[in-house]
Amino acid sequence: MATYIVGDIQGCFEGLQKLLKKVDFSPINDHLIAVGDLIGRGTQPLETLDYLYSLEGSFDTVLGNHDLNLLAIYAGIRKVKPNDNLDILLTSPKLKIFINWLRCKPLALLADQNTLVTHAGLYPQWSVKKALKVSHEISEQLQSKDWKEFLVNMYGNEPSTWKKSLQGAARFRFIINAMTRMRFIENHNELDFSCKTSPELAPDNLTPWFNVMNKKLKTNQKVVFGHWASLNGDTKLQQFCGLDTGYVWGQNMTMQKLSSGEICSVEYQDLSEPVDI
Ligand SMILES: [Mn+2]
Repeated sequence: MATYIVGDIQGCFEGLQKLLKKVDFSPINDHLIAVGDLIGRGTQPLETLDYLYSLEGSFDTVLGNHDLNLLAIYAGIRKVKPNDNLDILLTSPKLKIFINWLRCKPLALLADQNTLVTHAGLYPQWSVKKALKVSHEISEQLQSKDWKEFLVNMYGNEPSTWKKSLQGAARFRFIINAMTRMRFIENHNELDFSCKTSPELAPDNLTPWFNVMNKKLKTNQKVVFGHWASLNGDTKLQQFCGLDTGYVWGQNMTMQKLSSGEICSVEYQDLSEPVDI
C-alpha cells in the first residue's frame, strides 16, 4: 500500500490518468491525496470529479481556490467565466453530489503524522496544529445549512495580517486566503496577492511564504502544497514540497510518494494536436 500526493489537477483528467498509470496506482491498495484545485480551467472537470469521487475512501483532498470558486458559482455568488471551462460540469445531473462532497473537504489535512497538506501552504505564524484547527472552523461553515451565505463574504484581500482576535467574516476570509491563495509575504506577516511570478522574478519586498521563518514549525514536520505553478515545485527546502508544476499551462503534472518522497511527473500533451502515426 502506498500513499501518493498529487499536485493541481485542474480538470486535466487525461494527465491524471497518465500519472496514475505511471506509478501503477491501485484504488484498492493505494491512497491518493490531492492538494486541491481538482478543477479549474482544464477541459475535463466532469471526468475528473467523477473519477476522484469514485475512489471513495481511497481518496482525500484539501480545497483549493478553484474548488471554492465552483462552490460559489453553484451558490449563485460568482459568475462563471468562459476560461473556467466548467459548463459541462455545471450542467451535469451529478453536480449536486459533487458540490456536497466538496463541502465536506477540509482546507488542511495530515497525510501522515508529520506531513501537512494544504493548497497554498502554511502561513508562517501558524503551527501545523493551528492550521488544522482553523481549517476546521471553515469546514464547520461549509457544512452548515447557511453555507451559501458564508461564501458571500469569502472574496476580498483584507485583512492581510492574522490576529487571534479576528472574528466573523474577516477571520474566515483570512483563513481561506492564507490556505488557498498565499504565495508571497510582505513585511514579515502580510499576505500579498499581487505577485504570481517565480521568487526570482518577484520584487525585493516580497518573500515566498516558505522563506519566512516559522518558529512554530518543527524540524521533522513537512508541508506539501500546490497552487504556485510558476514556482514549479522548487522551494529549495526539504521541508516544503511544491507539487503544482503547471500541467494546465502545458507543463507537467507531479505526484509525490509519501513514504519515500520520490517524485513522479508526466508532461502535458495537447489532445487537440494531431498525433504522428
Ligand atoms: Mn490554486
